[in-house]
Amino acid sequence: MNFTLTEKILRDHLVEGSYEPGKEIGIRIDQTLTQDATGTMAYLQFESMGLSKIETELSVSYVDHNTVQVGFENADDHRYLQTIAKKYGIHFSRPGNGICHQVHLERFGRPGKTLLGSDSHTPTCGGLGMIAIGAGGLDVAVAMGGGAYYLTCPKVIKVNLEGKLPDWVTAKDVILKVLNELTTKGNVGCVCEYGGVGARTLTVPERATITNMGAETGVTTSLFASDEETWKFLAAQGRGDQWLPLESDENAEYDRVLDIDLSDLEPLMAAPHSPGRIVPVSDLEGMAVDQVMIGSCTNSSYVDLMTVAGMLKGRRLVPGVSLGVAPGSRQVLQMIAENGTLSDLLAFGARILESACGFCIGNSMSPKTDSVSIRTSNRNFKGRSGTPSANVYLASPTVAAAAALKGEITDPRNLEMEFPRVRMPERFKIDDSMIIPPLPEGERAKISIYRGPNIGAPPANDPMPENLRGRIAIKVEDYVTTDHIMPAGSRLKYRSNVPKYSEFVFEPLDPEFSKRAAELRDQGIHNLIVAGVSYGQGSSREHAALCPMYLGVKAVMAKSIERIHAANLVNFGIVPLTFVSESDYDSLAKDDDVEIPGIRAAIEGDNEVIEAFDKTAGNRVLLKTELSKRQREMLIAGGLLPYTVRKKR
Ligand code: MIC
Ligand code: SF4
Repeated sequence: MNFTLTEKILRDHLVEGSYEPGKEIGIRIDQTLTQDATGTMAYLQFESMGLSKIETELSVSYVDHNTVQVGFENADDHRYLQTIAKKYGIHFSRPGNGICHQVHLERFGRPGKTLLGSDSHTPTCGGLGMIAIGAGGLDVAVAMGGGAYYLTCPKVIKVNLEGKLPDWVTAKDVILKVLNELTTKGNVGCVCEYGGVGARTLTVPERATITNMGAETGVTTSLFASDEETWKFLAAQGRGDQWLPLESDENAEYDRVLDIDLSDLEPLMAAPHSPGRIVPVSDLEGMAVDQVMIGSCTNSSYVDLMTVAGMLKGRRLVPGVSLGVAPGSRQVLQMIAENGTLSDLLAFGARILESACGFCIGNSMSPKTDSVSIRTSNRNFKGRSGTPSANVYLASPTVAAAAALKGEITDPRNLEMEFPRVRMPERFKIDDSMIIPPLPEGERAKISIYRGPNIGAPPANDPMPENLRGRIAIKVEDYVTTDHIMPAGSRLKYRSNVPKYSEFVFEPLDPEFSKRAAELRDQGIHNLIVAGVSYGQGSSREHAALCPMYLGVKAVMAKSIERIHAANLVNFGIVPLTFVSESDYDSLAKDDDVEIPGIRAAIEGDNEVIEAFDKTAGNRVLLKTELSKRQREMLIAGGLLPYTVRKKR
């Protein structure tokens, strides 16, 4: 047979359905990861399933998002997560140990395995030749309990890399180039498989930068083969015995092939306010810069920071610029501390941040009003930095360091300096003392779970009504991200408190939404959302479905809905609907009363199209329900939890 690598790993894990692109399949999940911001809800849901332990080969609970701890809420959550991990056999990576994706790549990811993570950048570990997928916390909870994970059997895009990266041009420029080609929409249901002679020249951390930010194209995941480079990385992490060779068959067929010659690439940037707005750095040269932030799960590896330090050593930060550096993991931080590089960064004028998400999620280091901030992270949605008027440009560590040196956007190839060539170390520093391993099974019963006042049980949804009578509570434009629906940043600390967090639904777009929606809900009227293209881009946060559900939202009518968000909507009993004719978007207005008579029967009955009536405008609108049988049953039950409970009975 001639299988792609994707097909090989998926076939090996198939537990339901047959391998036919476009059809729903169920796969076995070997490993899971959660982070604190999505984790508390995932574990509350896991607890409500009544199981005594996890059923995966390995599950890791990371604390990396909410580490600022302003107030008691975050610390409460951290302790809850730690006791849950002890009780159920989960590894616990303590705050300070690093960003989940970076640490998982270093210490746990394994070629050929499947990983499901409650974070959209879980594909980072695709850099190790595994199928690593981001999903909502509830899906991860089900997988921890041994349940299958359901996804659309993907189409596979081959990204064929030729040549070799020139000096100053980095893995970040490869993924920015891919984003330029694939854009941030239209890739739902696809996987990007990287191959070709150029792929072999990239180290695992470079590959991980590419698969990480592949999330921004909307693909299910991205991956590289497991080859000699993979072995080198695992061996350097003291895990050489976990290596195995894995690649696609020579004559494997792909749905699409994208050819990129690494030698032809130049430094690129993503301009405000989308990771898909790609511009050559040379076009922006000379633009004054206020802030430079180096870090995040995309670009905070040892080589990334050593390269930056190589450029900055012995020089001084220009007065108008603020520079922050957040090493991706404690391993990276310890290594640069021990070899003196940390000192070089400090001497230059860098502000060293904790090994955590921090600035990337907008909970610290927000830039000044109307500023230009150059960041090595993966998302520059408007307002995500915490400053709505800021202009965030995404770039590689070399471009970021050049901006810190010059105080303006600078093509690093024009710096009069030698490229600081840094090699991946032959041995990384291995110190897992901040990862608490699971307790032996016999000792778990005595563990009691800590629950602070910030932790509340997840609210339940009602089953699907016979007829839906609702009001359009909000109408939004194209490309509304989960950061718009459910802002993070300073609101993040309420993640474990759904009633409180729900006060901020759609805050950046319509601060009155939550109040209005709650009033309608209390009058027994369902809320409806009308949206444009790619609704729900970005994060995997299920709160973007859970909190609207709490506010009485029952359906989303959109031009298109992104993969993880659509799955989260179904998991919480909200019907994802798309317009048969996109022009119907224009006919619907905020505050219109809309009815979908017989919605329950239509969902039960396998209808692919249902009719909605805009009573206010007097229009009929046709909507597509692209749902599997399992999803239909979930919607009828009111979501994945009531569905799972019902199935068990
Ligand atoms: C993000 O980068 O947007 C986040 C914060 O990591 C999210 C998860 C979350 O909202 O907790 C993600 O990417 O899934
Ligand atoms: Fe954390 Fe940013 Fe990565 Fe999300 S994208 S996991 S917030 S570092």
